[in-house]
Amino acid sequence: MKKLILGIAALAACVNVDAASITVAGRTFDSVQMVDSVISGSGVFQTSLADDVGVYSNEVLRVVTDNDPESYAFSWDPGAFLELGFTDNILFNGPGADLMVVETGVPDFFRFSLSVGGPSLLVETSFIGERGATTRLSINPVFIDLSDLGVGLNAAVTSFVLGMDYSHPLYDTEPSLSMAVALNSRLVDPPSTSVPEPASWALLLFGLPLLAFQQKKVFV
Ligand SMILES: [Ca+2]
Ligand SMILES: [Ca+2]
Ligand SMILES: [Ca+2]
Repeated sequence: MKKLILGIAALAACVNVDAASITVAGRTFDSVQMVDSVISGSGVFQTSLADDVGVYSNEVLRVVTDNDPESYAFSWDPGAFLELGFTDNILFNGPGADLMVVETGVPDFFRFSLSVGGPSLLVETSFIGERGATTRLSINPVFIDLSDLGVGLNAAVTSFVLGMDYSHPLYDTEPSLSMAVALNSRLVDPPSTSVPEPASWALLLFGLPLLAFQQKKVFV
């Protein structure tokens, strides 16, 4: 019975999954469209939560997957990069720009690629305004079209790599990643474990009255 109740709760959670909407850089999107995981990387990172943390630290994960453009991570290390993944949604090559990467501080450059060591594009972010009453952090988005890396129309991408070691030629600064959002995004199918099996449905429909009857019988 406890298992069945948990099953029902999981189903309800799937229906209401992450419905928060966020507006950044003039784009309104659902939080499910955000990047979800740090798959791999290199470098020691400085973040808005803690300094000198590793690729797999909670701080790096949090600042790149939260819904907050004011939390960020950067690295001074040559070769620094982050490979980021989507788990509850899929990025695909639709019309126009497919991915928005947001950066803060001096507008900088990322090396964007689809795999570690794969062909890359140097993409430059642009300052569009400030955010935060006290922090007044700059918001510098860059909009990336997967077609520019040869991805076919409607083809899906579940991860990508941001090289974060390109120093700005004028300011000698490195990019500070604050968020990455799939603009062309599809939901992935919910895990099958969250849906009660037919046998469970049968129990739900026919077993509950029986259980109620049995319980009543015990206490009468
Ligand atoms: Ca997501
Ligand atoms: Ca952030
Ligand atoms: Ca596109």
